[in-house]
Order: sequence, then structure tokens, then C-alpha cells
Amino acid sequence: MNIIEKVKSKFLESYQKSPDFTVNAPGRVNLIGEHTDYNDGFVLPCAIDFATVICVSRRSDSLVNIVAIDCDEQTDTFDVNSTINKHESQLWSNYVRGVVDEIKKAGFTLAGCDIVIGGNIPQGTGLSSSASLEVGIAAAFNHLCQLDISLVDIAKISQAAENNFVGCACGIMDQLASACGKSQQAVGIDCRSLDLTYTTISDDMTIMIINSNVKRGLVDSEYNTRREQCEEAAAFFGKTSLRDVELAEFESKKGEMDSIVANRAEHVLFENQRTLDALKAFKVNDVKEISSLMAQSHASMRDLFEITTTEIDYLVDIISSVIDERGGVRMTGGGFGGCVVAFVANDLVDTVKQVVEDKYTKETSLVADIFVSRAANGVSVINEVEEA
Ligand code: GAF
Repeated sequence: MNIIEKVKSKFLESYQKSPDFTVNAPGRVNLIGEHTDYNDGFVLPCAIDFATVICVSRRSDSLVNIVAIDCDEQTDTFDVNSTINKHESQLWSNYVRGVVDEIKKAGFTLAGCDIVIGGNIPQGTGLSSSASLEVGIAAAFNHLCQLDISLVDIAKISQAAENNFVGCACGIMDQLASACGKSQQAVGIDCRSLDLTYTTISDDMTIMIINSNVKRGLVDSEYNTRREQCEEAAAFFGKTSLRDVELAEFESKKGEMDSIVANRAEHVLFENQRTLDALKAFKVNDVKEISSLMAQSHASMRDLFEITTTEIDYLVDIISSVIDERGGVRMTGGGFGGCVVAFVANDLVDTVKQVVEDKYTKETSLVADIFVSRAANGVSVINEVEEA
């Protein structure tokens, strides 16, 4: 049974009726541009073939009932017309409640509905399962109540929910990629203007995602610390954002800064440039250049931003040893575990699988999961009533 059928069938079982519509909100993989989004910088992600699926039907009252298949089928109920409070124990509920709260804060009136949520994005691996949940819920209420919210605003509402309700100071990348992804395209995002530049991924190349299965610990606290260090670095130069710090000025003054803060800033400043260079390279499928930029990005995350782990570094080393300059490989996402992305010539896919299978478990005692994904479309709504 595919994931959409699975969620629909749970919907039928839970509410004894079919859903009115189904939302498909993809996760994302970031090709390059890490920890640059909250510095008003540049990122280059794409949406992936793995998604959060949400089945919805309208109610005549203002209650929202939810079943979350992948969280032990936990349930939640709240009233959209009452104050939306935090759920005390269910983190997933707060992604939903936070989005509802932000839509209400934006002045919209919401209706009640019955919901079932499921999905196939590996959770907690840096592939944006939470952002896709937020985007999916925003798109669901947008459709249910005919609010006419744009995709970019769906992403902004979703990010605000995570910042204000869940308490993670994330940037806009994950939500924008989930909302605005396009099939076979990577999306270059200027995280200040929110201008999107799409670039086609060559048919000759494959996106591989290798989940290290390193358990991610302290992610939110380390993430928020990195963000504070970046703000401290910007403030050192009298700016509100690292986007506005010139490289030449940074080079001339970095010796006067706290060395850790200077390293964080150096990562962000050069990562922005690498991301702009990568966008150009992807446009002409200059794989040699992409390979070099992804390698530099990984080294910078490892040595300057200090968000990789020994297992992730090992994965990147063994994969880069077999792909040479016919592809690129780097950690993807917030860090401290999670996934590696490899962008490789199609004929190298089996070689990469083989080297990971041969070496990773021996070295780390962990088993990596390997996925292949196309760049996918962003959030979509399938209207069950029209389809029938
Ligand atoms: C996480 C965050 F949610 C993103 O906003 C981004 O900062 C990323 O880490 C690092 O590039 O996915």
C-alpha cells in the first residue's frame, strides 16, 4: 500500500468516512548553502519524493481532531475558536497547533476538521519532516477555508509557527522548499528577498541521500547557539545580518574577534559565495565545479561551523573517494547527525551504494539507509470529491 492509500485507509477507520481532500507536503534535501538562511543568505535545496500526507474532511463545528499515524497513532483535539495553547507532551501536536495559531494571528477565520497525518520522510534525520508537516497543515487549512494564501506565505506562516510556538529559531529554507519545490528543479533561494531561482537538474545526474543513522542529540540547543554566534559576529561589524558583512572587511578584522565566532562567520560568508557559484554551476551542469564546491562546503561545516560528526565525515570521505570529480557529496541539513547528500553521475549510484555497504558498518557499527530521490514538486492538494 502506498503512503497516500495508507493514510486514507486510517482516515476511513478513524472517522468512518472518506476524506474531502488530501495534502502531500514533501521533505527537502539541501544541495548547498547550510546555516545561511537565517543570516539572510543563499540556499539551494530541492523538494524530495518523500512526503507528509494529510487527509482532511470538514466538520460543521470548530473542533480539530487529529490522528498521527507515525507517532504511535496519538491523537489531539482542540477548538480553532479558542486560544491555542501548547500541548504539554506531544511535540508533533505543537507543529499543527503552531500553524493554526499563526494563521489565526494573520487574521483568518478557520473551520473545524477531522485529520489523519502520516508520511514516509525518515523523522529526525534532517530531511525536514517537521517543516513538511507545518507546510502541509497550512496548505490544508488554506484549502479547507479557501484562504487564498500564497505558497511563499504558507512557508512564512510555517516558519513562524516553528519559531514562535515550537521554539526552534530555524530559517525559512525548509518550509520554502516544501512549499515551492518543482519537479526536476533545484530552487535557489535568496533568503532576504525570498526571490526563487529554479535550475533544472540534469537527467545524467542522480540525487542520493544517505542517512547515517547517527542519533541526533542537542540539535535545537546547538542550532540556536550557532544562530546566536552568527548574530554576535554581525553585531561585531555593526550589521544586523552577516549578509551585509563584506569579505574584505571580515578578513581584515577577524583577528580581533572571538575565534569561535570568527569561524562561524567565515563559514557563513564563504558558504553564501559557494551557493551562488553552485547555482551557476548547476545551470550548466558543471559537475567538476559542483564537486569542488560541495567538498569545500563539507570541510567548512566540519572545521569552522563544527556541526558534523565523525560518522558523517567518514561517509563523506568514502563516497568522495569513489565519485572523484564526477559528483559531489556533503552533509545536508542542520547537522549533528542526519544525512549526507551525494549528487552523482547516474552510473555511479551502484558504486556509492557498494562502498557505503562495504565500509560504513565496519567502521561505525551503524547501518546507513540509502535513498534515491528526484527533485519533486512542492505541496499539493488532491481533491477527493472532484476525483470521485
Ligand atoms: C535546519 C533549519 F530548519 C533550516 O532553517 C536551516 O537553517 C538548516 O537547518 C541549516 O542550513 O534544517
